Amino acid sequence: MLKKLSDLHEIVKKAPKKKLVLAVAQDEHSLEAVVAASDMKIIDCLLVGDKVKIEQIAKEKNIKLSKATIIDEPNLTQAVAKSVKLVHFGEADILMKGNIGTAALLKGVLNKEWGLRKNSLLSHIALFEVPAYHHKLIALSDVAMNIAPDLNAKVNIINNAIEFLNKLGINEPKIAVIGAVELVNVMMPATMDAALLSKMADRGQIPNCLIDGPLAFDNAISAASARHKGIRSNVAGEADMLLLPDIEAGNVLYKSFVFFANAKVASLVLGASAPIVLTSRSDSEVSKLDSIILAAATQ
Ligand code: COD
Repeated sequence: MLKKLSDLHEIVKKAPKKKLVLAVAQDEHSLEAVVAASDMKIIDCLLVGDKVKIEQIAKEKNIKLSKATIIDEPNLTQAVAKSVKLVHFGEADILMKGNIGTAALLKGVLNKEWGLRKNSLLSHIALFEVPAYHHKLIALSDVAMNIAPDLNAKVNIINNAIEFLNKLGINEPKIAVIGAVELVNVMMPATMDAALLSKMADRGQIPNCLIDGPLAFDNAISAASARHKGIRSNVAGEADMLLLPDIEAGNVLYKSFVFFANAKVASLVLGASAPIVLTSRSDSEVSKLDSIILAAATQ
């Protein structure tokens, strides 16, 4: 069982080297991360973006780009399109977001002609090492792509997550569907979806996982909290993933983990024809490097 993000290093060592394309590459932390991953022989990198700015950042921050290939494209939309097409046409294995907004990159990814659609829904997953959740890694989905998923979208988000967690050796992931309370309340639609998802998993309609919900955050991550409330659950306190009701709840929890709980995180978009490294622009170089390693380990 993976306990730390650094455990991914062992998995990635056995994987063949990948080619990564960094879209809109004029970004200090992203350049540092791809160069570090290249030095670790995990990837070769293509940098698509404003060549003058890329070289200026590299010079100022002493980042060695000698092994990277730069494709000069100062226009942001064109840089996204060129990067996505490189993956679409098989010239790169992993796409990574550089100095561009999430929505702008995802619009390219979803392009019907040359995008990276594979599964019926693409979704974002963030894998955390939280010191306070000491016994294993924990994932959150969806905190960055699907804004207000309906029941069907939640099923697709869960199926993408199961496929991903299986690749990390978690065969029957325990998924807690988060609500504000642990009882079904018709005034809180997230609790209704949670109850439906739990029953769908019980009946094999969502196979290869254990789902329980609604669970409030404390019950999901603490067996003692769940016991205190009289909740009998095989997921409470053991969750491998928390399914969040919407992007706001997800994003707030993501940032709380990082800023208040000293968590490390690696993030990807799942369900596309290739892994997409989609970290926040404020994420550290370490987080970006761990995300590249995660992409290479699960590709
Ligand atoms: N998976 C597969 N197809 C999708 C998805 C998805 N997750 N989302 C939309 N589509 C398809 C639709 O079926 C349709 O065919 C086409 O894409 C366009 O659909 P729209 O008009 O709903 O989508 P867009 O292009 O307006 O928006 C898609 C985004 C992913 C850009 C949008 O959902 C978005 O902005 N998400 C939040 C991104 C963000 O700002 N994150 C920041 C938080 S850190």
